[in-house]
Amino acid sequence: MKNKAKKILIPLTAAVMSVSLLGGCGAQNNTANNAGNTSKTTGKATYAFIAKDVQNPYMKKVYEGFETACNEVGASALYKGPEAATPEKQIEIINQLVAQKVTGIAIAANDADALQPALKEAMNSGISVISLDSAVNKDSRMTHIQQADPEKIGRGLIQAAYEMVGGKGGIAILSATAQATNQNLWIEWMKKELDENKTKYANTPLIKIAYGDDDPTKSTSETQALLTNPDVKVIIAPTTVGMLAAGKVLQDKKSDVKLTGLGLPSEMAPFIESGVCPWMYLWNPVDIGYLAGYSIDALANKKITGAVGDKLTAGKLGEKVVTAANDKGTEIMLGDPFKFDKSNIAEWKAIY
Ligand code: RAM
Repeated sequence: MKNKAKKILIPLTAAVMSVSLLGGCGAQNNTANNAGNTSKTTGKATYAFIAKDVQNPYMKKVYEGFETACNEVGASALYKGPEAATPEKQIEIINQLVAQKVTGIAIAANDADALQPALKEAMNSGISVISLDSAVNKDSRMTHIQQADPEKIGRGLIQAAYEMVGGKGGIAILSATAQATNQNLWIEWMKKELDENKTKYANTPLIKIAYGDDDPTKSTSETQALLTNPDVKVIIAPTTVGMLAAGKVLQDKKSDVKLTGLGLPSEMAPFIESGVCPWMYLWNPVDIGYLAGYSIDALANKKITGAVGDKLTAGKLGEKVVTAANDKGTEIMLGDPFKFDKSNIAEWKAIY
């Protein structure tokens, strides 16, 4: 993961140029193929993004890209989500969007299974449904937008933690909610990495998994609780909210405990610069939303069905292919995660 990471920082200008050439072509098709769920007055499609929660700055970045894609294809975009990352509120929002007859729903799910009845109802009423960031089960979606290979993320984070403590010192994980599909999948791969290389990791045991619920206050108190165990030498936070909270606690306490995980460069730059977090990973959250916007439009216009092998042109991101996902559903992959460290954080903190 590390080696590839830096290579992928794509020149932004090239990406922006291709956007204007490809944008707009979805707009006419919307009215033709999805007339049932388009505005009677404007003929415009409406695509809604449901965040895990609307407090999370990462989710706002995802929506930025989603909205850009919607503008490019001539659709209206809606930003929805609960105040806290729970499935119950997401169900209410889905039901409202079904009543409102939106054209498509893209959801970052707070539970893989709990949303199934509501999302099935949406699909039965002709609404295109995808998950992104955090998946719903395969029967609740037409496809999933996957940020990066979960195996690379999970294994890469354990390898990073190991390096940061020189092969000696306990690992703790500060996750998001206990039901978050994306974090749970990454944690599964972290455990696999440890289990499959027992000799290498003999002195870097996984001591505890804590859940900060993507809530800054809870993430802070969970970090403080982790630090009461002197065996914890490195914290992995596979969540941007957890990363920021943990970074602040470690910095305030002038702790020697190291931090790595998945953080927003704009939020984590001070902690990378100070050495609290020697390096971390992430993908471009704006691109995730952008890819979701183009994917939902392609589904709504019946250019794709979400089956393996389907291809779509996702604006500036170019051609994307639907592939088989590990849960036996399908997914569209954005790419490899990027590595952020002292050498590149100054450049990236301004971007997302
Ligand atoms: C948090 C959320 C999100 C995750 C990122 C890395 O913002 O939990 O789902 O993808 O972190």
